[in-house]
Amino acid sequence: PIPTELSKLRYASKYACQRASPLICLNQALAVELDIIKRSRALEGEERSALSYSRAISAIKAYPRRITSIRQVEELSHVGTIANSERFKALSLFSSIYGIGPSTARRLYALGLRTVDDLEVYFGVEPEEEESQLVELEHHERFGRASESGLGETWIKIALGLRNDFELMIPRAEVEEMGRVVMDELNIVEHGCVSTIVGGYRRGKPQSNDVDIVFTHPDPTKSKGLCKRFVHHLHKKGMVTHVMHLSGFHGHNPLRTTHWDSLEKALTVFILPPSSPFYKGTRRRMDLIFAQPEVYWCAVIGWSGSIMFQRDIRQWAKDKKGMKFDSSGITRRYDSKPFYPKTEKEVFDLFGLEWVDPVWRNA
Ligand code: TTP
Ligand code: MN
Ligand code: MN
Ligand code: MN
Repeated sequence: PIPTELSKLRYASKYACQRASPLICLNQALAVELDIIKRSRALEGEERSALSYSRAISAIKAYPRRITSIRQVEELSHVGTIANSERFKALSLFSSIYGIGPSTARRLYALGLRTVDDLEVYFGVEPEEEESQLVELEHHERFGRASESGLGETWIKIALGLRNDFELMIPRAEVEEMGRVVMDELNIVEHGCVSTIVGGYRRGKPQSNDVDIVFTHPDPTKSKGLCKRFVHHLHKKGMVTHVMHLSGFHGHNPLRTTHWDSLEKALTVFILPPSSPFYKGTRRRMDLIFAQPEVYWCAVIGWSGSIMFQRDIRQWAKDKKGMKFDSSGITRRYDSKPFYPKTEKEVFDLFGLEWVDPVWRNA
């Protein structure tokens, strides 16, 4: 049931950020069916169409009554046909490898590749080496040209090699343990840091594909360059084996459903230390995001997602408030005046939005 404080939120609002969207909705089966079409459109590079489906799914997620004729919807749509096609299955499989996006998936399919074995041969995945050296990659997205194709061949090769670990979902308790361990280490490197575990975990997902954590330090001078220093520290402690540094770019294509901000971040491969009660030696994906203290809550909101929810906060801020919002901050459009909300609630207040708890942001 939708909590009473949210019942006044209009489920029919055009903006996802005004709607209450649970993780599992009343019409989940329908949402799941439509998601197949959405994924198919995205995999085919039909971004506009995929986005329309995303919007429809998102609207259904907030719809507070059960739609009774799902049968009919199933009959009408050719969802089954899509889901069973060789192309859809192969493109889905390819893009499930971290670092492979739709356009790379299509390119690989066009080359005649169909299975993960094919990918292994194509990318030349080698048996695992001794991981003593930190595998460090820099990614600089060309301005204005969103790298829809993903993160590059080296990363794909790494992700292929680690896919047996990466496909294991991370239970909440382990997410929390990873958060604790990382926070203890960060406070060795720079005392007084604060953090929030964001991503799907914060929206209540029982298990996650990766762990996303936003950090800051109340002293702005202390958080500068901290991301790299910290990753090197974690590597020395044997907890991080690979890292992709991303920083300082904006590659926002309005047609894309994803949006990278200009915060300093490290996409890492992480292993809990053997001393942890949760230690299984499983490699986990972990995203570390460093924000300056003034924009910490913007980063927390942006990285809490869902992608559709934060997309519509951006849209709302632009349409209704003449402001620009993303994970790296809020500015007034006409004079670029920045705003520095001191809490997450203040961000909602600033935009004149009702508070929506993170577990109701699964738009
Ligand atoms: P993800 O870690 O990709 O997704 P998730 O945490 O929602 O779910 P899971 O990890 O279990 O698959 O992204 C975390 C949040 O970061 C996402 O909800 C919104 C934000 N985000 C962006 O703002 N832009 C992006 O390009 C991506 C990938 C994520
Ligand atoms: Mn590059
Ligand atoms: Mn995540
Ligand atoms: Mn992530």
